Amino acid sequence: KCSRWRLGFLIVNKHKHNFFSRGMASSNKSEFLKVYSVLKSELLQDPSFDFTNHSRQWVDRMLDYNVPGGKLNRGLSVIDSYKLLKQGKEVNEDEVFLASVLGWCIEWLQAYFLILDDIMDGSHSRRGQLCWFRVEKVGMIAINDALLLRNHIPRILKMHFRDKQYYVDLLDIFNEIEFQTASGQMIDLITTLEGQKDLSLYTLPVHRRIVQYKTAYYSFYLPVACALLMAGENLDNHVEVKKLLIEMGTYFQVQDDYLDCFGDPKVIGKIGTDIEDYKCSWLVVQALERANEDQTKVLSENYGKTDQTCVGKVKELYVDLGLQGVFAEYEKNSYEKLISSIEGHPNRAVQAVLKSFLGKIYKRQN
Ligand code: DMA
Ligand code: MG
Ligand code: MG
Ligand code: MG
Repeated sequence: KCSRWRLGFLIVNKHKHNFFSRGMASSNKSEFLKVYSVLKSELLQDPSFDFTNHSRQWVDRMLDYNVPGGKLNRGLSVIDSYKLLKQGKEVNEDEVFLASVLGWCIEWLQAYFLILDDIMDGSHSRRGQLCWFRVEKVGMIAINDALLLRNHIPRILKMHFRDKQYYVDLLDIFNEIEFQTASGQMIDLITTLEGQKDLSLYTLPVHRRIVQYKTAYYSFYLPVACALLMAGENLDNHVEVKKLLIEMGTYFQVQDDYLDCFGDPKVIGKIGTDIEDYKCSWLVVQALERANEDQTKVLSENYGKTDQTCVGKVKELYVDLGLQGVFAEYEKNSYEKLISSIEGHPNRAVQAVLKSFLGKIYKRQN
């Protein structure tokens, strides 16, 4: 399946190409990581569970392996967004700490979904290391670890926010967005079953619905929603911002689909599996729209096979159909559309938040 040397190569180059510092307001990653240590030690002392040294060590290692190793874009954007929303007014240390805690809750949510996503997608690597379930002696314990990560979120929120008047709203937004993400994963998975019977079911509207739910809500709307709640805002007054963030998240997942095939595994930290998995990826949708009869036949004969010659034929077809150019065009158009929607927004501070988000992901390589 995945040759060993490819994976070895990947691990050596871990984190060489992170560029989370792009964008306007950019929070300090090392300060943010200090908050991770605080949260971890609180969780490892949680009085609701009688930890033994053995169980504490397991959770400690599991957290370090799965939670802090990504780009941390989602977590850091809570702090950036909060600072931008407070434009002009002073943001004290406690507020930065609380925004960081919320940022980490999103990173925890992401770690939980990624562990399960990698099992379901049969992936090999993530963030430049083996997927957690592939680590020796972990295996399907990873499923329970994911559940633990999910349960850490309300523990963290209770520890730091129970006295805030927006506590209920925080719990509610995390629950709602988790539901939307899990539903997105569900339609990602069941669409694949249908597609295996009839590839022509893979269309842009189907793809769009999947990626909005599985990625956009938690990756783009959730960080801003957290910052808005902390700033005392009512989320019902920000439906336009939400719409824009969902558009941005859609663009982000199209990039993910593109990088799955055309990205450099050393830079993206993972080896793509979309072709092997028969996924309703943006690339296959674009290919189906452009393929002639013979090319459609090549697709239906080679898509969804683990055999690397089949995968190679699909990639070759993508190149022949000029999908790299199609993507470059899509990327440029999305950027322009997003910028003009952002500039149509009445609030300057909100504009700054949205532009800093877009700046971080435009033409990303990882
Ligand atoms: C993943 O979509 C979505 C969630 C909610 C984890 P994906 O399988 O394309 O992600 P990746 O390419 O990172 O495995
Ligand atoms: Mg995946
Ligand atoms: Mg997936
Ligand atoms: Mg992907």
